[in-house]
Amino acid sequence: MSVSAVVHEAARSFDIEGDLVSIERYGSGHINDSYCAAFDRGGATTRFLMQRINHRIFKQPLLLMENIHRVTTHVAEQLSDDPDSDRRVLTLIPDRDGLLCHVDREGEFWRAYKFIERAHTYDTIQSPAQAFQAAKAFGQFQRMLVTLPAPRLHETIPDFHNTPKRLEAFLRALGADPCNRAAEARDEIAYALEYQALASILTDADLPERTIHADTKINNVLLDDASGEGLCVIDLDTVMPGLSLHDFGDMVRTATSPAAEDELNLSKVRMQMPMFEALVRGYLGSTADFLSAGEKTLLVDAGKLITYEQALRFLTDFILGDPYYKIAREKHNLDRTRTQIALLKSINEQEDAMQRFVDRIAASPS
Ligand code: ADP
Ligand code: GN1
Ligand code: MG
Repeated sequence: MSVSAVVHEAARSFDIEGDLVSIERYGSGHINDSYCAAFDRGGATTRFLMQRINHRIFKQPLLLMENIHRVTTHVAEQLSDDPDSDRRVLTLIPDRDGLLCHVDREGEFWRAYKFIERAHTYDTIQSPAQAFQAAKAFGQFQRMLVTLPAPRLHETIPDFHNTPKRLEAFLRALGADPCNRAAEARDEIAYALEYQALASILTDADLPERTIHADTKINNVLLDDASGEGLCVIDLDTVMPGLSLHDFGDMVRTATSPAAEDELNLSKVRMQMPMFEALVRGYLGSTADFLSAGEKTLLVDAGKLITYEQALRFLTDFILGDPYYKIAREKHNLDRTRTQIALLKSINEQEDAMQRFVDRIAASPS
């Protein structure tokens, strides 16, 4: 059976009335496969976002779906007075058996969400206003999850942001060098080794565990087309216990540079102060009342840590022969490593000014 026939069959397995009229690949994520499916019912078209969960990476898809169901239900409850609430939180569509995800004949796991119309994600940041809106939305998301009832969420990928363990995995990969690729990445490896003390800056800081998103890439928040407002936080596979600063750090990593994550011209990769300032204002505007003083003072370190961690992750994947991230060209993961290192260098150069800004805003957020 061809891939598209499997995909069509999966689309028809959800509890959606009407005729499937089109289905196409969607989005630019590195892990899952996303499709936009349109159904016609009496002349009206309704769209759905359907995803095949990568169970090589998310080894327990049913527990992952349980997390997403709990989180989206809780957020929806918090938003019940909002007239636009169904565009501010993902809504799962069950399959025809009432299950949160559908398992196809090949053993693949599928889920479907209502498609949120009149909103888009951006792979690179366009303006400080967007940075502010994205950070505000991710901050509000963390805020709504402060009241998530027990039990603790499942860790869908154990030790996901355990940077010391990421460093160990990198050192193991380097020691094995199974594809003889280390020689091609000599400078990047030297940089990763030189800065290895960075790996423990947050784990050493005694910060509170919280429920976090854990993948706050700029393209994981939908911005409203009309108002530009941060509308809906998406891509909830990694929502799990972690540090608030992991989320802020990934915003710094993905929303301060104008360059794509795989940009080849490294002179374009730089931490832009206006974007960073907008992130801090947006994030603290939604979180200042529940974050500890320790969390607030470490916002710059968070950006450094997550950028370093991501460099390690891409470099490890390159050395191991690209088993994890989807690649579209040879040495793609090495190119991605290089942008992370370039960004880290740019952050290091501006660290003092960034910290002065954080200290000023944390003292009086308005
Ligand atoms: P990936 O794991 O591949 O990054 P995402 O969950 O981020 O998958 O979805 C991929 C893209 O699909 C997003 O960047 C966004 O543009 C779009 N998208 C995801 N969910 C929805 C939704 N419910 N409504 C509209 N667009 C969506
Ligand atoms: C992956 O799925 P996507 O593209 O949003 C990865 C993130 C990385 C990111 C780097 C589950 O995110 O952790 O930061 O790529 N997701 C997972 O672009 O590993
Ligand atoms: Mg995504």
